[in-house]
Amino acid sequence: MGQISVQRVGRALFWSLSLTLLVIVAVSAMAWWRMGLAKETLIETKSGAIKVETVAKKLHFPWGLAFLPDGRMLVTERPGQLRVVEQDGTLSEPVKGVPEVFAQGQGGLLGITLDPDFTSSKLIYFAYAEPGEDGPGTAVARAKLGDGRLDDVEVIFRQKPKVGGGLHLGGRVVFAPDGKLFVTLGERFKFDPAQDLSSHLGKIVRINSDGTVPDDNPFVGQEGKLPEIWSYGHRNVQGAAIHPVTGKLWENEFGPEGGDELNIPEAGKNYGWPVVSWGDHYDGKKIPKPPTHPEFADAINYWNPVISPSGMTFYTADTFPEWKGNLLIAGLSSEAIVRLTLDGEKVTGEERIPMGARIRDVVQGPDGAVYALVDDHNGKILRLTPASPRS
Ligand SMILES: [Ca+2]
Repeated sequence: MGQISVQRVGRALFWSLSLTLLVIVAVSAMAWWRMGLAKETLIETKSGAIKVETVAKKLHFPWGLAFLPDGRMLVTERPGQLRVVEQDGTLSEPVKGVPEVFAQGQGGLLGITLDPDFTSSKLIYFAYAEPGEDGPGTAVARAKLGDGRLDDVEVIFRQKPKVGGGLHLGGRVVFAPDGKLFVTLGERFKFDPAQDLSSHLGKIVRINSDGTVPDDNPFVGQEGKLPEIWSYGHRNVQGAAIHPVTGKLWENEFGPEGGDELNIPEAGKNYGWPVVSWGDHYDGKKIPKPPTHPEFADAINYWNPVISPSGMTFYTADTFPEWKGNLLIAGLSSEAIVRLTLDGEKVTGEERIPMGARIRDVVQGPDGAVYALVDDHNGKILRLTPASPRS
């Protein structure tokens, strides 16, 4: 009797200890697993701590990000792949049907945007460096987004002329509220063509969504001038966004040694490159400053030293109430999201949100969070939210 009792107690003790151990192992395994997946970090900013989560990784030099209506993301990778990213971060296989790209230097598959009427048309628009006999040129294609493939791919714009070298290809595409498409270009590191209206180098162009030229473009019908041109005298324009209140195009562009710019390009105006700049040539040669040529339109903000600005977006959501109406700029060499406060068309303040990585694009998500692309061979999509809800 006594012996049975001792055996029973022993067995019960053994099982309860085993169960406790099992629970402990399971709970810590789950915690480790969670930590590994979420990889949250906190960054202190002027408006409180923000949480940065890695939404997706293993993207190869991601360049442009556009949200689909169902919350999935379309991401271009500069070497030439287009991927659909699920909300849980799963990357699709490369979408089939993307044209061949010139993937050298700054060239490759670049900016992307959805048709304003995407829900019914399924059309997407993307810029890329198109290979050619004389070198690459920035082109824009539109296509229907199918299941894992593009259909009816049509090139609707080609930069003229194509020239050698893989630098200063611009590459952002944005729709204005009137349905016109702005395409930002660069001067291909060739300088003077930015002032030549018979060339697309160093221009911002404005086209209809089928690639035809709007009748009200500033140089339509003028001898020797390309009708797609909206504004000129630009160096390398990689960032563009439409102001949410005025509907005007804003752009940022790389300066040389110093002098990155923020402009509000207006029809037919000359933005000065390479005649004037707030920076100087890389070899130290001075460039006259913009006030020496008041006939040109000048930047509303410039940076010395440079930030290396790429994609940008106006923040309009409520998730970061204190950022509402601000302009967020993706910074490459600055490894930051540059947040500008504005009063109308004046910049009133700047904060650099240190990201510790080259940021290629910054986009507002449908959830009001800020999404950023890390420019790297193991590129990431980051999601920024307040560390604690703002009151
Ligand atoms: Ca300028």
